[in-house]
Amino acid sequence: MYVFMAYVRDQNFCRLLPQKLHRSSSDPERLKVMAFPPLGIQTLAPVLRQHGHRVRLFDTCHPQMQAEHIAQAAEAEAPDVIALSCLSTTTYPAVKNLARRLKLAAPHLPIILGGAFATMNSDRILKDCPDLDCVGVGEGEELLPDYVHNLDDPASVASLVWRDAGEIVRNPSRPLIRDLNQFPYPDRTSLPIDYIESLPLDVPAVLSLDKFCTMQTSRGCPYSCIYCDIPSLSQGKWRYRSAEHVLGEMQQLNDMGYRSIYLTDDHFLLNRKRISEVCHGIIERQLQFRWGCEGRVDAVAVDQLAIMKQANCNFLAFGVEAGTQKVLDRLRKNQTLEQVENAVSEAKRQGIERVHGFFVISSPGETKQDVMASFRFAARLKLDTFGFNRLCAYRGTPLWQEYIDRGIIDDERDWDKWFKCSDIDPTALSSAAVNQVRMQGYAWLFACRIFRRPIRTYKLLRTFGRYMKTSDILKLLYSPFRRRTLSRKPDLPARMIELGLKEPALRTAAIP
Ligand code: B12
Ligand code: SF4
Repeated sequence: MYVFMAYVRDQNFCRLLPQKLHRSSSDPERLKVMAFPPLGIQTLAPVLRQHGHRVRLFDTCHPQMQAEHIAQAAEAEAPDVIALSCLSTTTYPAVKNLARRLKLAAPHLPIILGGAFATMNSDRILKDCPDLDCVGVGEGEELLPDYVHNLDDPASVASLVWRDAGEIVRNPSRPLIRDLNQFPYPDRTSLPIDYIESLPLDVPAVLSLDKFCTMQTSRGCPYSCIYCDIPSLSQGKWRYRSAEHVLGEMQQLNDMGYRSIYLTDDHFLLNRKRISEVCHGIIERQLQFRWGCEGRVDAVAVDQLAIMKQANCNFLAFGVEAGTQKVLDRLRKNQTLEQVENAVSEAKRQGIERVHGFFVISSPGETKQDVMASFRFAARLKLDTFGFNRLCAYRGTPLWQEYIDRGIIDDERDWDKWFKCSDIDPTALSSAAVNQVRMQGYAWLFACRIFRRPIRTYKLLRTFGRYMKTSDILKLLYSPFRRRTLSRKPDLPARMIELGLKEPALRTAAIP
């Protein structure tokens, strides 16, 4: 069979590399894009090929891989099936648009959608979007080849949600894949795109021009933070590839010239023994790349930071979230401020070059004082970089369920939306209050950074300065103080729209 696979992007998270940064020595045919590679389709393509299928990949970050180009290619090349992949709710409108174009171009071509958002919303998506024929729920490595092999018999494909004479049918589920070592390594060569290591911001914050890619060495997370759908996607389980299998892929990437790798694992720092084996392997094999990962601050693996540093780990991102225990507990983060301080200090003490803290603001029940406490906490920590984003609610998270129970979200009508808590929750700070307190907080934090740690701040700016114009660095520093314009703002819940409300009404609503 001939399969088209298209990764549908959120255009807020990709940007063409500014022309002046293109290296003259590299292949001019390859496009350079500041973005993460589409690891889902890169992972599934070689699996399909192993089953004897021919695959062509598309990534909508490429200006020549937009809906109209993919539709033209579908007409010209007549694939047997098209598999669409997307990560988040924010991309659903683009998915629908692409499916529409494809159906117009090739009405009989079956279209299947997969990925995290599709997994959480399969039945509703099929009800809502007649141009999609089916949704693959969960991991695609077994499901997709099974579906492609049984295009005429969708009823036999476990974990497929499809339409049978207009009726939506949910086939029995297939279990999570046990052995993640059995699959070929992702295909990082078919797409004519070089992905550039960058910050996903609206200024060209390029981190390096080294050959860059992402990699996934484990899946899932056993915790239950209220704003996160990973536990429900992964059934609360953490599964991992063996150190040997991971090192095999790393060796391949090293030999292909990759010099920067980001691990997209939900929680890399979970198993001390495996980290140690991977790091020793990197050192013994003398692999040349730098790498980074994300993890929890209470990870048992904090004592592995020394070996991680030796193995060229230069970036570590912690989910700090808040600077008060009250908010951490409300988010069911299951971590203490002491654990945060300990993990960040330890990472810096061991010499990890860039330690990042993810913070959220406008959590339910959070006051202005709490937000300022988070900024003060961030200033005290030895973090190199930090991000303070507003907490959002996505379907499939405990927070979403809480908003249903509190009568704020109507699951039937709101399922394809995402919300900033500040826009919908009367117990969270309003948008105006968030903007104001965040600016104050950033001003304070920046001042502390410059006066208390001038050398580190200077070094960090110098890192950015390697690839950014001074004016862009200034823009980057100024960006927290101005409003970011997303190409698509979050909607409001149906009930608020009905009532003509632009802000949550009752400041007294009960918190469970
Ligand atoms: C890395 C990452 C990013 C990167 C971008 C990655 C990229 N390529 O563009 C960055 C940091 C930029 C990012 C941004 C955002 N992200 Co993000 N991201 C992730 C993360 C941590 C890992 C993704 C990954 O690499 N997975 C590895 C690959 C192999 O897995 P996969 O793509 O899911 O593919 C597997 C299956 O889904 C399936 N599959 C995939 N495609 C298909 C197709 C078919 C047909 C089939 C059958 C199966 C199938 O098979 C694959 C192999 O098993 C996930 C968490 C997660 N575990 O999914 C969050 C996650 C996807 N992100 C999320 C969110 C919310 C966002 C943002 C909206 C955040 C924000 N507010 O700014 C943006 C929007 C990004 C976008 N849509 O482009 C949420 C989505 C929740 C939701 N319901 O919407 C997740 C689940 C995190 C979370 N904790 O909730 N993200
Ligand atoms: S936020 Fe991180 S620790 Fe919390 S449930 Fe999600 S993946 Fe796990």
